[in-house]
Parts: sequence; structure tokens; C-alpha cells
Amino acid sequence: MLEKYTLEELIGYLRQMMRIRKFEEKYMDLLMRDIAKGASHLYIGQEAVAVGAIATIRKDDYITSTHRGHGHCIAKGADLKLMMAELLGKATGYCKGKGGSMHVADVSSGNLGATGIVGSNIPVATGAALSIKMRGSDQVVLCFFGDGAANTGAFHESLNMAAIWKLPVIYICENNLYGMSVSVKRAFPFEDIAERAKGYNIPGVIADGMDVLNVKETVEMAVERARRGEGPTLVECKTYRYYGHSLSDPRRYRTKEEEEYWRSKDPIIRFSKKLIDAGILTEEKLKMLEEEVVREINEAEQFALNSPYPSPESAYEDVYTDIYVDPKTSIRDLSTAKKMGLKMRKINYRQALNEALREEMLRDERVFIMGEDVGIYGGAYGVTRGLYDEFGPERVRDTPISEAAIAGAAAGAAMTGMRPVAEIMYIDFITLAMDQIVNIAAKNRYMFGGKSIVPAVYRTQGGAGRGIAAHHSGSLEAWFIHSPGIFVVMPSTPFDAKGLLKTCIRDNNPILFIEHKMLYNVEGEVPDVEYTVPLGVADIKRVGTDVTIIAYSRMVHTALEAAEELAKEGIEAEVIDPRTLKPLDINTIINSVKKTHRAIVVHEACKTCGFGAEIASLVMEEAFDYLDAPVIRVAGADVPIPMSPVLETEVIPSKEKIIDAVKKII
Ligand SMILES: Cc1ncc(C[n+]2csc(CCOP(=O)(O)OP(=O)(O)O)c2C)c(N)n1
Repeated sequence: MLEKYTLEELIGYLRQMMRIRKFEEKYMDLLMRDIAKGASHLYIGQEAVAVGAIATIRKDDYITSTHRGHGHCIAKGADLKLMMAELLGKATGYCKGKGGSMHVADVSSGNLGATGIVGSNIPVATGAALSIKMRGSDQVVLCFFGDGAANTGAFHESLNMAAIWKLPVIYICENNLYGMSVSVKRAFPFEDIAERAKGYNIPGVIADGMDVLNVKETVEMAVERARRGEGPTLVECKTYRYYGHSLSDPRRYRTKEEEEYWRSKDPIIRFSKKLIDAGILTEEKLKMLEEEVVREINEAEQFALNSPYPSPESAYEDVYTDIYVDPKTSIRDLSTAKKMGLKMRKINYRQALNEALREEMLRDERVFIMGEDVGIYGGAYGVTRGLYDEFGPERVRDTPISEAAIAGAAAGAAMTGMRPVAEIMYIDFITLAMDQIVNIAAKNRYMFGGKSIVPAVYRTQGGAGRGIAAHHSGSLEAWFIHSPGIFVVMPSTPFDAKGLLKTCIRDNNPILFIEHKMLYNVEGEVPDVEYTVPLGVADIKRVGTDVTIIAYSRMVHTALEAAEELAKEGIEAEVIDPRTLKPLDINTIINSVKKTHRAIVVHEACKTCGFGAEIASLVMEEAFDYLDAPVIRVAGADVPIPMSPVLETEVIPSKEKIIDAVKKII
């Protein structure tokens, strides 16, 4: 069995396992002495899995990792100094001290990062595999996760998606018998998690996770299969973590006998003995190897201890990348386009979005669309109509009903060279994709010290007006504006919709692009030439002197109607459409308030903790002395959207409500 391997390979596996073990022991020591702070999910006992599995892949292949991920990172080739520095929160660490133990990533070595949300790396790995397939590469992804993660929705959605698309990903379940304190026996209706593969019609195989060569040989077959284009495999590695879930875990849920049994199968001791028995290694050489590893770990410790902490100011860096602006095509707003004398034509909001998608797909072959019914059907509201025929099923990709996998796969694909536009059919369904959007897409760049970009656009639509009630009419933008790391764009006109969507697709930040279902048929002018609209620039949709009305999305139109009525009574309202709620052009709003001395914010979303509250605060903070009246919010009622037209109309802002509010403060 050993003959298949070179001496270098065999010693290499042993050394790598020892490096992980000694690294973890050192980290444990630093934690206990309170020198290291933070998470303490040690990989000790499971070394053979990371080393055996990663030994099968190339440098340019990817891995995704977990909260128990130090071993994966080291096996993928991490520099121990930079790793230890990261764990100690130092500026020299892989993520500049922003990620720490649970988020070590080394994107340049193909480690797409570890996650603190159990199971959330699985859709990301699936997306990286999708990206590989779409780029026509022969890379593969190894996706590590625990037995606990195999009961998450992310697991099921991802394996199904990878199976139907035959993606080059190997799902490696490290079954260490417990998800924190809950045993596999109590969490699964069967013994072998590999059984789950049957449900996805993919191979499910079991490896002895305490035997590095067995892991390697099992994973190798799966890797070869993936490289041949035959799709994913689920590999279950039976293993054991020697210590508690974390260092504070007293391990009351398992017995000493069980621990001793598994320790007797120790992957390092067993493998060293095997090599000694085969005459490949001597006790003396083993000792030298150990000393060498200890020396390296000590150097890593010294490097980390001597490294500086990050500057406090650096806490504000790496949330976003530079915002995209193309000076050649950027046109600020419709009135500027008209002033430029450009030839205009009339299209509706739906066509504007469709044109933006089409033009960007023609311009950049990395751009692709994925989502439920975006293909043959053309999207629930017809936005992607015709694109499937023109670009085919690969680039206009119908997905299963799997919001978490759609969102996470978009993030994974975006991190690995593609530019996905993922559609979430209704914003109300985004709850199912929330983790992938706010925890993964939005936070990855920051957690990984600014070393990754996630250029994914999440297109969705929201709002009331169609009598389809509380699960299909929401206005949930505030949740995302509240989440650092993601931009939020809500266009109100065809001009803005087209130009902004094109910019969003080119921008390197993750962006939530929220359309309004009642605007799709609204017509407006767009220039007959290529143009983009800059992010973070508000549009003054109507100039006025007496009151500033800040409104976005459908409410811009309602506010404009109110303004026309008010004008008949001699009240001139200025209507400002921020268009991009994040980044927000607060200056345009403040300058307007300084002129009008009054402000009203209008939105369809519930009033409490809505975006209006934020605007009101900002206006108060920055223009308090200019205000002649309190800032008023005209917002949706704090109720779920009801179905009956009478009730639905009642709970969202109307022209009349805006007029009333204006009159109250004039
Ligand atoms: C979504 C989510 N739920 C719960 C937790 C808390 N938690 C962290 S690790 C863990 C156990 C995970 O078990 P498993 O996936 O088997 O990995 P292991 O810890 O055994 O390596 C739990 C419950 C979490 N971080 N994320």
C-alpha cells in the first residue's frame, strides 16, 4: 500500500499532520494563558482528514472551511506565522486581525474562507464549483463541514444543486460524532451520513478519518470523478475531536472510555508507526521531525507575539471596495442626459432592466443570471424574457427552489471570477437566503481582511399593490441597509433602473437591487446610447423651495403626484430620490433641507426602524439649525401587508397622506 507513495509524500503527510497538531496545542496554550482570545474550536484528532483530502488537490483548487478550520487552512498551504498572527488579532495576520480563528481565509492559496455559521460554507463551495464549470476549468472544490452541518438546509439545497448541474465539488463531512453536545445518534435517523448522497443520486462514500492514506485514496477518487466532469461526491470521514467543542466544554455528553478508544486510533501515532514498521522512518528521524515542527511553531508564535495590533482606524477599512464609476458612460440623471442633447426613446421599467442585463451579458462573458424561473419562463415579472433564447441555459440558469443555495452559490461564483446576477423572485423569500447574503456575501471581504471581492448582484422585487398579501408584498430594504458590506439600490424610473443595474453588475461590491412590482409597466425615457448611472448620487426629481420630500422606488411617483397637487396651492415641494440607499447621497438631501427648512420621508416599508428613521436622524444631526419643523415620516403601517384592496391601500402611503403631512409642517 505504501509503495504507491514517494518517501517525500509520506513524510510530507506526517509532517503536515504534526504541524496542525502542534499548532493547535500552541494555540490552546496561548488561550489558556489568556494571551489568545476568541474561539477555541480545536482540530486536534481530525488532522488526517484535512491532510489526506487536501493532498489530492492542486494549488489552484479551492477549499471552503468551518469554525474548526485551522487544519484545513494549514493543509492548504498557509504560512503558520500569518495564521498565528491572525488568531492573536494582529495586523500581520491573514485577515489583518478582522477574522480570527473562525474566519481564517487565504484566498490567494485557494482557501475561500472559514465560516462561523454552521453549514454556510456549503453553498459557497457549490458556487465556486459552478464558477469552475462555467469558466471551463478543470479545478475542483473541497468543501469541509461537520456532521452537524449535514442537517442544515444549506447542505440539502447545495448537494441537490451540485448534483443536477454535475459540479466539480467534493463534500467532505467530518463526522466527529457530535455537533457540539448532540450526538450523531440523536441527530440522524441512520448511522452513516454518506447515505444522504442517495437522495441526490451522487456517490456517497465513507473514509476512515483517522487514517490519512485512507482519506486520501477515498477523496482522490472523488476528485478524479469531479475533474472528469462527472459531478459531486459526498465523502464521510469518521473521525473524532479529542477536546471539547471549545475549551469551555466539559464534555459531559461522552465517556472517558469513548475518548480513549478514539485516541487509540490517533492518526499521527498510527501513521508514524506504520512508517517505522515499513522501515521508512526511524524513531530518531521522527524525533527530528517533531523538533523541526516545534521550532516552526515557536517561530510562528514569536512572529505573532511580536507583531503589532492593527490600528484602531483600520476597523473602518475593507468593508467595501472602490465604487465603480465609468467616466466615459456615466450620466448622473435623466435631466443631464436631456441637456446633453442625447437622442431618447421611451421604454418601460421592465424593458430597461432587460436591456441592462442583455448589454452587460454581451459586454462581459463572466456575467450570468441565475434564479427561479429566470430561463424559459423569463422571470416571474418578465424581466429576463428573451435572454434564455439568446444566451442559453448556462448563462440564464434556472435553479431549483433553493434560495439559500442561489444566494450562496452566487457569492461563491463571485469570489472565484464570475459576475452573477442572482434573482430572488420576491423579496419576501429573501428570508431564506438571508444568511448567505448578510453573513457571507456582505461580510466576507471584511472578515478576510479585504482580500476578497464578492461582485454579486441580488435582484429582487418588492412592494404592495397587487393584492397578494403578506408573503409577496414586503418592503424589506432596511434589513439590508442595516447590514454592513452590501449596497442597496432601489430605482424608480426606467432611466435609473437601466443605468444603475449596469453599474451594479460592474461594481465589485455585493449589491441588493430591489425593483418594485408596480413599476414594471411604467414608461420613461432612456438615451439611445450606452450609459451607466453612478452609485451614491441622489436625483432631484422635482425642484422646489418649500419642503423636501425624500422618497424612493414607487413612492417617488406618489410623492411627485402629491407635489403637483401641492403646487396648485402654492406649495413647491422638492422631491429627492436617493436611488441608492446605500451608498447614500446625504449631501443632496441636506443641501435641500437647508434651502426648504422642512423634510418629509416617504416609504412603503413599515415605519418603525424603517429607512425614514435613519434619514430623519441624519437630517437632525447635520441640519438641525436649519429645520423649522420636525422631520415627518410618511411610511407603511406596522402591519403585515393585507390582501383586501381596501386594507392594502390603507396601510401604505398615498398622495393624500403625503399632502396632509406637508400641510402639517408648513
Ligand atoms: C447556524 C449555526 N447554528 C449553531 C451554531 C453554534 N454552533 C457552533 S459549532 C456547532 C456544532 C457544529 O457541529 P458540526 O457541524 O458537527 O461541527 P464540529 O463542531 O463537530 O466540527 C454549533 C451548534 C452556529 N455557529 N451556527
